[in-house]
Parts: sequence; C-alpha cells; structure tokens
Amino acid sequence: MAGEPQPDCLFCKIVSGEIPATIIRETDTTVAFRDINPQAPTHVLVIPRLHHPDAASLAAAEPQVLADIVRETGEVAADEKITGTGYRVVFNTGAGAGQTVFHAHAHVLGGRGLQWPPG
Ligand code: DGP
Repeated sequence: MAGEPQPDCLFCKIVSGEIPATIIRETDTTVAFRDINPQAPTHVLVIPRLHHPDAASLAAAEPQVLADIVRETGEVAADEKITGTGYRVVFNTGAGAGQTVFHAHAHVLGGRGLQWPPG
C-alpha cells in the first residue's frame, strides 16, 4: 500500500537503518544522505520516510511531505555551502528519465559548474 515500507525497496531499508548510508540530515518526514555514486562534489539524496514510487505520486498523496523535501534540499545546499555558486535539484521520474530507485527522491547536485540542458 502506498506510504508503507516496501520489503524490496532500497531506500525504505536506508530509512529503517537496515542498509547503511551517510546520513547528513533527518526530519520527522525526510532523510538526506550522500549518493553512493556521486556525480558532483556535493551529491545528496533527500527522500521521504514514507514509500511512494516517485515525486508525482508523493505530491498526490502527501503534498506537505514533498514540500518538506524541497525545503530540505535548500537546507542541504546551505549546509554544503553551495548556495552561492548555484546547485541543481532533480527528480528523475520514470526509467526513461534515468530513475533507477522507485522510492521518491530529490538529487541535490553542486560544487561544480552544471551544464544545461543536462542530457
Ligand atoms: P535515480 O537514478 O534518480 O533513481 O537515483 C538513484 C540514486 O541512488 C543513484 O544516483 C545512486 C543512488 N544509490 C543507489 N543505491 C544506493 C545505495 O545503496 N546507497 C546510496 N547512498 N545511494 C544509492
């Protein structure tokens, strides 16, 4: 059922502590941790504690939690001191857009120049 932990979900296991991660921030509704395969000097994922497969599903079911995630991306950027140089927040949505983990997450990328369009 949407919102409940899924036994085969990697990010649910990071939320529960079953799989370790370098967690840098936590709130009642969100967890932020470093990406295992960083694409920039700062590459942090901000996820909801609740399981929803992507950001659109989360927005439909728990819009306040999506707002919490967006606020946390700003807090991550401030903690990482990348607000001055600029940073990018990405929700890959669907396999065709590069989504590989189907638990909603925001990528926070910064600490280097970022090109547009992203490819
Ligand atoms: P996406 O491709 O948008 O679904 O992003 C999934 C990200 O998750 C990807 O950048 C790599 C990261 N990732 C995958 N497995 C793990 C893991 O076990 N630990 C951490 N910290 N990150 C992971």
